[in-house]
Order: sequence, then structure tokens, then C-alpha cells
Amino acid sequence: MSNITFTMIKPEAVAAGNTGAILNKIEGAGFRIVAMKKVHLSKERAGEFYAVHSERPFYGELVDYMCESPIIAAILEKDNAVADFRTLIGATNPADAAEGTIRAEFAESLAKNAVHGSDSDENANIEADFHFSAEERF
Ligand code: 3AN
Repeated sequence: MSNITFTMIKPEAVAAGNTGAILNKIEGAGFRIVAMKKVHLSKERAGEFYAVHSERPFYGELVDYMCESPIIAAILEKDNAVADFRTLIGATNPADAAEGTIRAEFAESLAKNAVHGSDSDENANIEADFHFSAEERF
């Protein structure tokens, strides 16, 4: 059981004014916000964050998209946080996302899929450390 995960509300969802509605679903599902900020990623920072995907054909598109406008980054706490958050957000492709999930409701497309959620405890900690210092967590 993990107790933290890392999320980003992605540029198109922030720009569309869906931040509040998405945070409402996250808190409604029992996640506690440990840290949160709005940030406009540079190309360099977005590239570093998604370095694990650097060999994939969509890497350039993904990096450009993630720095086109601000995102919300947050650390979330709950028992079994990583798995429960992946369930809450739904499948990567919103066409496959279960009804009621955040991606089913708010994602525009496979590339612009509204939210990020860590895929393992190890990556949750790496991603949380990438965006937040110890002093920014409460
Ligand atoms: P998830 O975000 O569900 O963990 P990953 O890690 O496979 O999915 O992909 C990371 C991000 O890359 C996705 N959230 C999405 O924005 C983008 N992405 C994934 N697959 C594609 C694809 N085939 N074409 C364009 N963008 C993609």
C-alpha cells in the first residue's frame, strides 16, 4: 500500500477552467492535498519530467503540449494512493476510460488527457521530489 501519488492537471484542463471540478473529484474520492502549485513548465523541465518516454514517437508532441500553458502539480495522500488514483483518473485513452472517471469527463484526447497520475510508488516519490521540496509539503 502506498500513501502518496503525484498528479498534474494538464494544460488544456487548466485552460478550460476545469481545475476546481477536478480537485473536487480528487478530494471527494478521499485524497488529501499534501502540496500543490500552479506552474508554467519550461521545455527543459517538461523534457526532464518525461525523460522515461524520450524514445517514444509522441515525446516531442508531449513535451510541447505540457509547456504550452500552466499546469497544476500536486502531491496527494491516501491509503493505496497510486492504484486508487489510477482508478479515479481512468485509462490513458479517454475513449477507453470508465464512466465517472476524470479522463472520461474532462480529457480531450489521448494526448490531451486532462491529468497525470504516477504509475508506481517509486515514480510517485521521484515525481513529487521533482516538483516539491520538503518545506512545501504539509
Ligand atoms: P499515463 O499518463 O496513463 O500513465 P503514459 O505514461 O503511457 O500514460 O503516457 C504519458 C502521457 O503521454 C499520456 N498521459 C499522454 O498525454 C501521452 N501519450 C501517451 N500515449 C500517447 C500517444 N499514443 N500519442 C500521443 N500522446 C500519448
